[in-house]
Amino acid sequence: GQARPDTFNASDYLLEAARDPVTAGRTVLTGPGGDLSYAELDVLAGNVAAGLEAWGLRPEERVVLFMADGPAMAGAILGAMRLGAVPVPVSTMLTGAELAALLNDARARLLLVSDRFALPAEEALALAPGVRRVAVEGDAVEGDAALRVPAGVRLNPFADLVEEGAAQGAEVREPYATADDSSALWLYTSGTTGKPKGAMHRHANIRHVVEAYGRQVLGITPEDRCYSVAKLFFAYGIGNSLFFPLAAGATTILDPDRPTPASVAERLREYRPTLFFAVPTFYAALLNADVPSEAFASVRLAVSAGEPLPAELCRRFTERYGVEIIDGIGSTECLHIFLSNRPGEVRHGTTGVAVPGYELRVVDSAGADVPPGTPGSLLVKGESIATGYWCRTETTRQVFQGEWLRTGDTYVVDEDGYYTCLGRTGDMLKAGGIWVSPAEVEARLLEHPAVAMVAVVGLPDGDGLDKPIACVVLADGVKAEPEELIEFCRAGLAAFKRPREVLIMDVLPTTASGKLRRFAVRDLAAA
Ligand code: 3SK
Repeated sequence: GQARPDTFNASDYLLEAARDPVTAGRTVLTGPGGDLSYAELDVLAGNVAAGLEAWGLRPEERVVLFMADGPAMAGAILGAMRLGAVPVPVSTMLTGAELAALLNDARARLLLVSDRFALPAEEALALAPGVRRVAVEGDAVEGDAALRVPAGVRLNPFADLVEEGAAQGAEVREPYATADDSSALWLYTSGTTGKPKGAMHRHANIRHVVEAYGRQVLGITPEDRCYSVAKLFFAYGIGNSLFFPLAAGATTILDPDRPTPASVAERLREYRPTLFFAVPTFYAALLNADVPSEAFASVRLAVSAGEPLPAELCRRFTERYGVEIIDGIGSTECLHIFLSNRPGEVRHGTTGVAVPGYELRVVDSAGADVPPGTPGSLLVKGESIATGYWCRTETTRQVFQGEWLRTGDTYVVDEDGYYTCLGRTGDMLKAGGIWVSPAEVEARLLEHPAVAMVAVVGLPDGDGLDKPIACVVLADGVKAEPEELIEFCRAGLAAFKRPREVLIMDVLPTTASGKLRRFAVRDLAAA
């Protein structure tokens, strides 16, 4: 292949269309937050880079983004990268305490936040003394609705940051001379061990997912319009809504709102995407909500990831909307999808075959390869694998084994190279495509005075999609209704982690040494 240049900055690579007079005027972003051309996004990213620099952010340092999808969020991601700093987009579903834990873990001094998330941001700032400056996109800067920051923390509108950057002059827009191996992006994941960990991605990883999945599986072209139900703070979303469309000179539809079947149907009608990305739970919700069949008229291909797409759900969707869904699997550690079905060659119920640019192995508990037809743990190798988890050496060594990444999934491969998921190798579960740590939900429930013992397991709902279910033994003489316990979880955890059902039980099955027998709990809950 061609020799790579010594310096490489992913923000420059993604905004190449802005440098070509033929494409610079093309619309890159559209949606309720407004439209931007490639040239305008390039200027915004440059101004954000210069503004962040003026605010004291240096290359390699982290800036946490707690923002709604839209031009400001896209400008913030690209601007931080351009400066050689590291954007850390985090889930906007986090509680204040959860956000504070990530701000502290990332040693972040700057926080960019959208006004709609002012409340949890305010709670977080009280618990994150390292944060010195905050930029708010929108209105929460002055008046009654203003975000209150601790003494000594400076608060400005996001627009000030951009203006301050613009005032620095054109030369600071030059991308910082990062290289392939420089840190470009951190994404937090609960992954296989529960406690959120920052997966550190290089600038080269972004190029790899574009060249592998974006070009060779999606076959994305400048005519495409991407719309992803998964937001930019997810690895899945940032690829779908930013990396793939920008690198192709295409258009991305950024939606600041929390997606519902009705809101998504409305966006489909208004913005007419050609590529649609969602998770199985959302495909099920669309079908259950009776979204009209013409809603998907503009879509050439739909993508599913996050958890296995049940064959029946895939068939029903294609029958109803006339659009093929290609199911794949990726991971935050791998940045995007490494195993996927291909357009026109979908095998329902499987996750397809390896994406070009990745190698896969299925191994037994001793690490030896197993033959086709035998289940084992799935390992993946490829250029987009994170360099590790920030400040988590032990977990890094367990998960990143040389060039191979342990996905934590149990798979079986057939003679044709098609892979089928059999479940999680560990106990972690996914709900709506997002990792949920049973230990975290259990810890929350145990804070309730009525809960004596608890086990959280994943069970398929009516659509065959796993959801967290809590099996609870109540303390002697204390009563609590399942709804009350679910509400208790909602109040202390991000909503997606709450159990969808609480089953009150007399006892939980344990081993002779008192350890919970999770498989037995799952069987009881399913009965
Ligand atoms: O969960 C997945 O399948 C996934 C896909 C793409 C990027 C990131 C993730 C976690």
